[in-house]
Amino acid sequence: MIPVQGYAGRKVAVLGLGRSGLATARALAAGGAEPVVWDDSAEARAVAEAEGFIPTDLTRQSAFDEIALLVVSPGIPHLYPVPNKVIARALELGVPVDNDIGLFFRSFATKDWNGFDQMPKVICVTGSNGKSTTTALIHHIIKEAGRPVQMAGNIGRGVLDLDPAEDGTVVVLELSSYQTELARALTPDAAVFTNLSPDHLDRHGGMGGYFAAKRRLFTQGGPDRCVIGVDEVEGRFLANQMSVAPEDDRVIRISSGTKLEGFGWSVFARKGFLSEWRKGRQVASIDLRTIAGLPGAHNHQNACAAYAAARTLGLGPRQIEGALASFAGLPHRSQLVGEADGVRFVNDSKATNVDSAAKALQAFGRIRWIAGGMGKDGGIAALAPYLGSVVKAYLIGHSARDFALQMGDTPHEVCETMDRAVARATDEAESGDVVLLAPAAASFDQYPDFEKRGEHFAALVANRLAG
Ligand code: UMA
Ligand code: ADP
Repeated sequence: MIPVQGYAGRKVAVLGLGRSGLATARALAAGGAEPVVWDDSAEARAVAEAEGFIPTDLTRQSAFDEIALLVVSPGIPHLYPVPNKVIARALELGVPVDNDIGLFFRSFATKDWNGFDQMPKVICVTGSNGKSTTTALIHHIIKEAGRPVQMAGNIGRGVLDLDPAEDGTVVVLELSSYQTELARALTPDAAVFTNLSPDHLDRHGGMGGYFAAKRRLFTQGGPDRCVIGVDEVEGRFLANQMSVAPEDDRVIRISSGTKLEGFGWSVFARKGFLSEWRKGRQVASIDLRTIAGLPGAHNHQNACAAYAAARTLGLGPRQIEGALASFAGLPHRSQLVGEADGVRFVNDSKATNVDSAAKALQAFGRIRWIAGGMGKDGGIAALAPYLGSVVKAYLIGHSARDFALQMGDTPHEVCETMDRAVARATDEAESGDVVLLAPAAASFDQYPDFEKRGEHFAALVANRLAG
């Protein structure tokens, strides 16, 4: 745990008692503050109580008396579509609002660091897609290089739950737009922006707000190195803003598909090969085509970003190449969960938005596509160009009927539940087909999270294959 510095003897309110909130409450207490905790769910409050925290109803009129700071969990709206009422109250009263990420950056460095030979470093990864894969890949590369490394953030572990740094520790943090928008301190040594496509627009008041939230990771603290995917205009804009000239090697431009030779520093993948260019010269080339854990052009983008981040730490190209080859991939991202009679079953439950689902639809030939859940703005209209490989769609969840209206001529069936969708797709599949869960929607209508959705899919598949 990272004890929170700067609030000893003061009351700090914590709203939300999930993974980030509970870790925050513990870290505040460890730093000598008095956490005043609340969660709108009685179930979550009971979990905190079992740990010895006594919930205080922050919705009461006098709740903010003597409160120095309100720390908020990322899943709780602080601005759009409307702020949670506790946050709205703090804003009215002028009580500062922060999150665990802001507290982490205030608290990570300690006096112990004076005795270290190698300063600890923090690498943060943001973007619409590929954050978890890139974060896990950077973590894997650094681990293989033998340096102490830890990983946390949006990848499932609250940042204040990390262990204090040892000599030379590298911390890799995955940060969502919810987290970067609110953090009052954001000072990574290197920051990575993978790509941008519409997501979470309700929480950011549209695309401009969403991009602005992510951009804070670069503009707030001024990282020493910026690794920026430039395949969209927003990435090109950000890279432009962060550099003084094309040859400025503080920015490492990344692309999956485009040659980037005229810059101070760039890493790009084309036709399955990663190239690193520095000051007009190619300095490395790596064949990505045979790396089983990183299939498809989208994963080659992740490989470029992770490679560049590792280079900022001074690791050599050959060292990184070996680590890329041994990366196993992450569950719920293009994960093969079963195969029988020539039919493959692929779990890409993490494809919660249209862009990631499009990548999955491009990765396979004859697809029986299980999609739906809590759809995002615009539904699946943008997937029309990729439906050619879909033999039939099996639609589930809240958005099933809306998605059905957007399927055009592609055969489809409204199945409502995962059980029915897996049963129907399995019954109808022929040798050579891929039964693909790539929902293009969030899971919250039917599951607590995308992991549970993917696990349910995998369990149903295992059941069918066993029977
Ligand atoms: N809550 C309230 N009032 C509300 C809404 C929620 O009290 O109005 C309470 C809930 O009852 C619950 C708690 O807040 O007890 C949940 O907080 P949370 O949703 O922020 O969840 P955590 O468990 O703290 O997990 C968060 C991230 N969740 C979200 O951003 C939604 C996790 O990312 C992250 O791994 C974790 O912190 C540790 O840093 C998950 C995620 O879904 C993977 N992220 C989104 C995504 O990837 O698309 C952004
Ligand atoms: P994030 O943490 O940003 O959601 P993940 O690595 O968990 O990213 O991948 C989320 C989804 O996006 C998965 O469906 C995955 O197959 C797909 N994906 C992974 N990397 C990329 C990328 N660079 N561009 C687009 N889609 C990607």
